[in-house]
Amino acid sequence: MCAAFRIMGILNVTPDSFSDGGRYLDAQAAVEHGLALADQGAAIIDVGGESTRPGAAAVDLDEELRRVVPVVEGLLGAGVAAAISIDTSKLGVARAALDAGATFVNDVTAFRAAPGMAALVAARGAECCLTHMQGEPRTMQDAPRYDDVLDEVRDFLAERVAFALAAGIERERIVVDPGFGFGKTMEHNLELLDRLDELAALGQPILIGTSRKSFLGTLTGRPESDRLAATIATNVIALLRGASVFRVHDVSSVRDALAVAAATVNGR
Ligand code: PMM
Repeated sequence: MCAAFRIMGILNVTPDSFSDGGRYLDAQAAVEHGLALADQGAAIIDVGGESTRPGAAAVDLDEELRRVVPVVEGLLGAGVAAAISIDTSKLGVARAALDAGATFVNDVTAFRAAPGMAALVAARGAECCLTHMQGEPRTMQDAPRYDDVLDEVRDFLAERVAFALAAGIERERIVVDPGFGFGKTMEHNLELLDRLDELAALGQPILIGTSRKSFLGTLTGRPESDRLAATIATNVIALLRGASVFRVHDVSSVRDALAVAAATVNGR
């Protein structure tokens, strides 16, 4: 196995996101944080203006645009050394971010929410991430259940990859994500992580987003602000199981851990 990886640094510009809630509402502070993530080794900065945490309130189009567009413009205006991803399920937000220079669309609904999203990504030649989610953010953690979580996630992602290809998105621009915490119990998350190598059958790069998520709090008893060690454990395991894109808050520490893990397996 040859492990190469990209880190996607999380830049949530929302008052209610998992861990940096409210702190980066001010666009300039958000830009500075994004530049710091790029300096620490993020190849992609994922800018999000609507929280997808369980139970989070919906944000309207104008508010989401107001949050994210100045940040995308500010990062690119400052010459950020990373690609910009827009974390949105709204067509208008994705279009505005691409207009401002973003090159990656991270729509956690995997193009199921906004008609035209896949065609937009195809027309712009952007990269995209397709994420598995059971249910919708408001209710997805109520009672998730699967017969075989891995089989269902893989079949769903295969169908969404086919949809994206049919819309004209090039295969090499499609990343897939099993969606940790998106309609999953702790046991589902752990099984997905342990069996992540079974997603290799899809033939696409695999992204994982476990950073600071609540199942790590359940396992360790730690608050969101203190889940770095747990986050690193999941990212290293995922790299060993074939993941290549890692969506994290703590870029510097995760980069070091992944560099050691990748060098170890690449040395064989
Ligand atoms: N998780 C969150 C938001 N966006 N995008 C992808 N592709 N995968 C994820 O797991 C994911 C995501 C929620 O976490 P946050 O509030 O800490 O950003």
